[in-house]
Amino acid sequence: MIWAKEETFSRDEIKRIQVEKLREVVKRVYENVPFYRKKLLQAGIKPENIQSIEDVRLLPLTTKDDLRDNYPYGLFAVPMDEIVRVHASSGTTGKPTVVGYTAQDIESWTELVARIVTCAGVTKSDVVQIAFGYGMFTGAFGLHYGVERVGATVVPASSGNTEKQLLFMRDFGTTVLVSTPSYALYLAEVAQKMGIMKDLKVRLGLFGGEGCSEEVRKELEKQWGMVATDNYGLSELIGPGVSGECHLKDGLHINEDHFLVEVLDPKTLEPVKEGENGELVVTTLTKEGLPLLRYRTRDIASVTYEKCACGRTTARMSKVSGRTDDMLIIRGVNVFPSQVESVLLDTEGVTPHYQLVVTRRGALDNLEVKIEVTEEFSKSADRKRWKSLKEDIERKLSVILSLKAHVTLAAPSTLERFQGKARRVVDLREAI
Ligand code: DLL
Repeated sequence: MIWAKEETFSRDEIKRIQVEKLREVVKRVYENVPFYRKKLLQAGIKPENIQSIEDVRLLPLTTKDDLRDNYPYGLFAVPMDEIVRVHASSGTTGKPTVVGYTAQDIESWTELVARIVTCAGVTKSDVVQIAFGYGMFTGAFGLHYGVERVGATVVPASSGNTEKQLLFMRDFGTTVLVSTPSYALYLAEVAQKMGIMKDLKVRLGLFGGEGCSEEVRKELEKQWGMVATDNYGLSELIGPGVSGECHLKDGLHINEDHFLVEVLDPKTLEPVKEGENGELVVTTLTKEGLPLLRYRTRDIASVTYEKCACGRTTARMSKVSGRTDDMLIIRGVNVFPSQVESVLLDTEGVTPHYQLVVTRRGALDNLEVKIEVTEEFSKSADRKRWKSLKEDIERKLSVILSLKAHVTLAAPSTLERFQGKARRVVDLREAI
């Protein structure tokens, strides 16, 4: 089922709507946000200069630092009287970024999430357990309202309380799980240990908030016996609801009548060719509380405008392959955690639980990859097999990374588990 007619508009119609809304949002920020007024004046741009989609390139870019510099409410485009909700994204460093919603923003958000959950296959007959943390994070509330709009039953379990969460899942007949992929892996592990996996009826997973590689997807589908779908968003833009996969799992459908997405080379800031990877830069077309022009997401993906076999005509983005600020530079070589993950999950005998530890001795960086072996491997393998597994992974890593990494095989259930977004990289170079 397709939730909204906008998902099947012709490309010409989508473009027409985008230009119209782009002009409106530029006018809105020019009139109401001093930060943008100044930037637009400096660039010599007036709202009436925006005549086509390509004219988006005349507009200034916005970064996370701009939001931090204007902490907490400096970029809001409406008086606080009209803001009905705030959320904040914690980030790992510095001040949080605060985002504000008008009543109309909450309504749009609800509709957009209703679209993406319907796109993934949720219907009103489903029982949907939301295992994102309820609070300042946009994940739980965003999904909550959209799932309710579809008419499904929401179980607002929040994250944590893992055993109780699984008992709810069994007793309430949960059919859809909403969480980060890392928490879903952990939930599966605990369900196996509790011996209740066979009693669970979860048929569909809606995963987001962090990357979910094809390897992790396969693992989740195997462990849960479910269809695992990916959905994407960020608090600065709205939260979840920016894009999501349909059952064909061939790219995430972007809600283009609300978000204008560009894919730029992060260095030159020039657009890349259709289908090529670059940084997603997004303009919010309808937000009232916190409209953003050309927000640099730091997320790397590609976009295609080909119609999907599901019938939707909206552009699709690839899975996010990493973040520009995720990239580690180790001995001058660019390393993305997702590259390491693809090797690990392609190897028999190891689990998806891993950690990258980077240290520096003298002038030399050292990458250690800690990875947990499976129970089965740990019980059956002799010392020779441990050694050959370690060497096998080191060999594969050196091919994919062009760099020597040291692999440490850890016993089952010894590495940290995550109830929200995973933290896989520990970079100790600064600290040493
Ligand atoms: O994570 C919003 C969200 C919640 C989306 C739940 C989907 C489901 P933030 O906390 O602001 O918002 O983090 C945004 O998380 O820039 C990406 O780097 C990453 N991210 C979110 N979804 C995905 C995904 C929410 N499906 C940041 N794949 C973004 C890869 C994702 N990365």
